[in-house]
Amino acid sequence: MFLRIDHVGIACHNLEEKIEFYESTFGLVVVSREVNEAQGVREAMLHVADGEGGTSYVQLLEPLSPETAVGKFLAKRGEGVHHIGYGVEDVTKSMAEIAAKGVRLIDERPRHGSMGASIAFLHPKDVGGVLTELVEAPRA
Ligand code: V0V
Ligand code: CO
Repeated sequence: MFLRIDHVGIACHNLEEKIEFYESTFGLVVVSREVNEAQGVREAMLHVADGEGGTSYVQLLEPLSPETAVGKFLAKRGEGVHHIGYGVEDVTKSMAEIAAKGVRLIDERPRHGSMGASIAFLHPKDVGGVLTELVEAPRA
């Protein structure tokens, strides 16, 4: 079902500081910056590598307010890995297959994600404590 690790989402307090760290330490390059009001984040995608299954990124996430998903996470756990995003061919189809196995979907329908992707989250409590995101990249 999974084509690649599309991105690892990392929660941080200060997006600009973390971008600077990833650029200067690892030489990563920012390929997209967006504010996603519905998800409550200001985020940046940094290119890691291109593979057969598509491109992998690091997603740096700063909350728009303390009441958002990432804001609550930072207050409870501090900065660190927030979620894993897996690339899939067809997000709606994957959601149905995964739900049929008893894993709770946070989203009933796909939502708008970074760089024009369609995304959906699976509940971390049903995935061994890992917030998991399905990512269908836009067709080239
Ligand atoms: C919360 N929990 C987590 C977690 N966030 N566990 C693992 N990883 C995380 N990131 C645990 C938390 O410790 C609690 O466990 C329990 O879930 C309930 O958490 P809560 O603090 O009470 O918060 P809730 O229930 O209000 O919300 C948790 C969920 C929420 C996961 C439902 O964060 C959510 O809907 N997330 C999906 C949307 C999202 O994260 N968007 C931001 C990224 P205990 O203490 O009860 O054991 S946007 C993005 O990635 C985009 C746009 C993109 O890629 O394109
Ligand atoms: Co994400």
